[in-house]
Amino acid sequence: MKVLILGGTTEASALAGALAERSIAALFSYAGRVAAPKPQPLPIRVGGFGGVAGLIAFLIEQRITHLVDVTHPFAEQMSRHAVAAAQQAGIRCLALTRPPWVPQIGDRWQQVASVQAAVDALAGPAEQILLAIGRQQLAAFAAQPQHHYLLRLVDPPEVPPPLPHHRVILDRGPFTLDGDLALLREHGIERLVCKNAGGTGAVAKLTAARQLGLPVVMIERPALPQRQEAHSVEEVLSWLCHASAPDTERGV
Ligand code: 3Y8
Ligand code: NAP
Repeated sequence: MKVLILGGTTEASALAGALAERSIAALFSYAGRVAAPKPQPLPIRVGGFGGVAGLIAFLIEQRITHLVDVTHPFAEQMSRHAVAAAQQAGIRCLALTRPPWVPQIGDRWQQVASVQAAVDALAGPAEQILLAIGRQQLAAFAAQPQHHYLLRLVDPPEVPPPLPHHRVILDRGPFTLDGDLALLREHGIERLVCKNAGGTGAVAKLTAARQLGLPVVMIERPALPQRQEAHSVEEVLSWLCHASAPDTERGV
């Protein structure tokens, strides 16, 4: 057995630890989005594969037997490529996902379907806004230049974002409630914009917003391809054991 983990989330790090503990042969893959991705207890490869064809070639050349997609719920293209490549290469594929966050009592969420819808939702007088969606989609918010944006990024932006009033803070999760409460208070944040990442790594800002009674523009997840899914590391481990059992003739 040789597993390829498509990583970049808290759950991917947890699965990597579980496979390393069991000395299961595995590779951990990052897209190369950030300068210094978190170290892993497995061999790491960094960078795109070169589309579906590139991923198929990689699976064959590395003799991968099981592909586990543990990318972020917004990493839509990678997830589509994983399903297509595994099917064409004839290897098993499983996604380890986490449920989306759901609004609790006291939440003031405005749920929107896309980044553009989030931009449209910010029409109105200038506010102090925490934009916690990372670096890749900041330019869209230039359509609402009146706001004072606090940008939480992993790395400094290569070019200053086209936002006349913005401040950058560099931080990577997992985040804490105390830290996010202090952040929102210190910067007088009046509204948050974020993606429905789910999981535990970035939920603190929502708990802090609820405690401070702040509104949240919540960008809901894109639709992902039909695929087999697991919701815990234990489920993946038992899938790996069962999925690697030799195909036995089914009795009739
Ligand atoms: C490179 C690899 C771990 C994994 C930690 C999780 C938790 C913190 C929540 C906020 C929201 C955001 C962003 C975020 C979260 C975890 C997890 C998660 C959100 C790292 C990582 C990589 C990335 C890529 C990066 C994106 C950006 C998104 C920042 C590692 C730290 C905003 C998404 O500068 C850039 O280009 C950054 C790009 C994709 C979204 C974007 O569009 O900008 N993640 N994040 C992965 C790779 O190269 O393959 O170093 O750990 C991983 C984590 N990010 O094990 O502890 O599991 O969700 N990451 C979002 O959810 O909104 C931060 O600030 O509140
Ligand atoms: P994406 O838009 O779905 O993928 C774009 C391209 O990036 C893919 O087609 C692939 O390139 C490459 N890629 C993505 N993930 C990869 C991985 N783990 N290993 C190797 N190549 C990968 O992806 P994204 O949204 O930019 O996310 C990139 C990475 O950041 C992923 O690891 C994801 O888990 C992590 N992340 C993303 C978010 C987010 O908000 N999107 C949040 C937290 C973490 P090729 O086509 O060349 O193969």
